Amino acid sequence: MSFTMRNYRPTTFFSGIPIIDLSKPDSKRALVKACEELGFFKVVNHGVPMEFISRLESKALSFFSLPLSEKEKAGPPNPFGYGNKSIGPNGDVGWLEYLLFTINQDSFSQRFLSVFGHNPEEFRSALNDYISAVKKMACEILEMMADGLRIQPRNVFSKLLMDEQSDSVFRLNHYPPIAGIQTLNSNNMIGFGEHTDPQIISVLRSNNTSGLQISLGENNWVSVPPDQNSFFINVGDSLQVMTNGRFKSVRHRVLANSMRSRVSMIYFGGPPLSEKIAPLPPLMKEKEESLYKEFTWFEYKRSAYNSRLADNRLHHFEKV
Ligand code: GA4
Repeated sequence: MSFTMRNYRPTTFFSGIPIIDLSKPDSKRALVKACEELGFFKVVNHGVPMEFISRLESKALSFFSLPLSEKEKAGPPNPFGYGNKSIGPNGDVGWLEYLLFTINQDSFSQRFLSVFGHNPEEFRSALNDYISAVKKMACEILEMMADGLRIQPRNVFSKLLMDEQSDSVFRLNHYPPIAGIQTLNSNNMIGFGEHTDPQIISVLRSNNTSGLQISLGENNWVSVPPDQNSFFINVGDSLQVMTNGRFKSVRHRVLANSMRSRVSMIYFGGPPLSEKIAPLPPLMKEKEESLYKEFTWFEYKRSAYNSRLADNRLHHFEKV
């Protein structure tokens, strides 16, 4: 490497990220172990066509390279639309710009369509192809989890994503490079602040730029080596509750300490709004009690949108 900048420290990558091969039925045990220990893993042989990934990435890049005034026509993200630096409704900020979509309702409103140039249908179809393939993979993973946990039916988790009313979200993030900005001195400017994801499962794909970190516990952050050909999966708060704490909803963040821009796309698989989120009875041992109060996804989401990004959102729902 030929970086001459004085304060630049190359990233040390964590080598302990579990790798799950989706083409091997045997992977289900490793998958459960990864969810219990880290709440995070990488999947290979995932079956999502590379062409879908690169097509959407290039559409996203062409959107993000539009003049700000054009992009703003798709905003503000309240909660769906274009956002720039501001995250959520409660004052959080990060070094990024993004597009947020709902999946099942039509978030391709006129506002969106107008910013995708002369051919919005091309963007819509790139988005649909990608999301359908990633959702299918997410469901396969959730079914392997149920198998690995030895619970039935094997679609206990995946049926929530497959439900017509599933409240799933999709986000395209662009973290511009920060080279040249004085804050490089600190070497840890926040791209997207630490948080856990509220949903069941999140499926992330990014280009080859580093930045993602996961927490191994109290202030112990490790950097995830980027891999543009694989997906990274994380357990969300709802899955932690459904497994009564057996699976861990991983805290993660993105640092914008890169010389290159980072583009990521994330599918957040969530349940229908009316769904009760509670530990699954077949997972409970004799006399085991739920660690959480009863709540619906609607209630959890409402409370999430009243929280700050870094808050421990499950705390509020824990039994004392
Ligand atoms: C974190 C995970 C997803 O990106 C997201 C985020 C959402 C937003 O950006 O609007 C939230 C955040 C996320 C959790 C707490 C609330 C809501 C910003 C925020 C401060 C789309 C989601 O579902 O929850």
